[in-house]
Amino acid sequence: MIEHRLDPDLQTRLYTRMVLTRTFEEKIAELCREPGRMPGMQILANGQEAVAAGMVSALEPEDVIISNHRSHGHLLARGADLNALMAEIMVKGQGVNGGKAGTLHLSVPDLNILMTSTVVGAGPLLALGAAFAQQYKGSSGITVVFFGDGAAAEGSVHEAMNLAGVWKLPLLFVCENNCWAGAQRLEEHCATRHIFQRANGYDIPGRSVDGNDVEAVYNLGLELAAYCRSGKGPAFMEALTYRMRGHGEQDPQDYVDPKELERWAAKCPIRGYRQKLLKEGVLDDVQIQSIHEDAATRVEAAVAFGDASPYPGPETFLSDVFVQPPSV
Ligand SMILES: Cc1ncc(C[n+]2csc(CCOP(=O)(O)OP(=O)(O)O)c2C)c(N)n1
Ligand SMILES: [Mg+2]
Repeated sequence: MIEHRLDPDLQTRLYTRMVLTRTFEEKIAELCREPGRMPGMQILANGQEAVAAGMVSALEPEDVIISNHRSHGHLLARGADLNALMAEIMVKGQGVNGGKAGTLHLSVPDLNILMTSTVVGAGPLLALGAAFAQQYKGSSGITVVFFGDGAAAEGSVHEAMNLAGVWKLPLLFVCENNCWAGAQRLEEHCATRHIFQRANGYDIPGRSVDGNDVEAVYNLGLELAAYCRSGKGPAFMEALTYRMRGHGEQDPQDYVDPKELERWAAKCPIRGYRQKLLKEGVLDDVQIQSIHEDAATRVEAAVAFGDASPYPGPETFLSDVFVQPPSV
């Protein structure tokens, strides 16, 4: 892997993005413990913040993102408005999608986050279409699709890899291998310990990275994005990480060995990076504290914004539902 020495501003940004995501999601987890407070199923990516922050920070504004049910970190790293995101998660009218998407179907078209698909394994096929459009229009953008280790076993993902390989599309597959698919361990649903090697079967370069090391993800993300952008075709990243909470907030995670959780907690991507930045003198304790306080303040403000926002009214039922076909 090409090792770039990251400049301190970028390092600070990576740390800040991870802290914001963790703070945002811990607040959602807290609200879920209040009966009736949060709608639907809340699916969080605690422990996986480095994949989102590292990969998304390596992208250009014209690049398209397709995410999945564990999407908050991807959106926050892209700079999604915190207030509108929280309001959407609360299905409120001032949410990023007017309260019609909720946490599981978020999209932020202005930021080229086309959609999050909760149909496991559907994202790569949608991304195939987005990358085809980019290639067809001669755009310099690429498409990045995030999906899980469970999704990687779906036929749709393999079809997407095959066609992307045939058409040499600018499509970066990012598999977040968090060791679990629902309540199934990796060994129960996946025949290989090296998902990235499957890409080679489609003539796609496949690489793996420590998904808890934000700089390693960033560096590999830059390298693979450049490969896709150069017209050589798709690429595949497997980021090895761990899902620190249950599948969703309703899941007590009682099937997980607490010792395994402890081992992964010791590899927390945020704590590890904080130690590195302190050691390198990039940030000091006061600056770290201020990053955490700022995140907490912004998240509290987002909750207040979401709470104050009304639910979408019946007059909005038919808006944003149909698209006018282009006139010919
Ligand atoms: C086609 C389909 N099958 C099953 C489900 C139910 N489901 C939702 S998430 C999930 C597990 C996905 O695991 P993985 O792809 O590893 O992603 P992770 O949840 O670990 O981020 C399942 C089975 C679904 N949403 N869609
Ligand atoms: Mg998984």
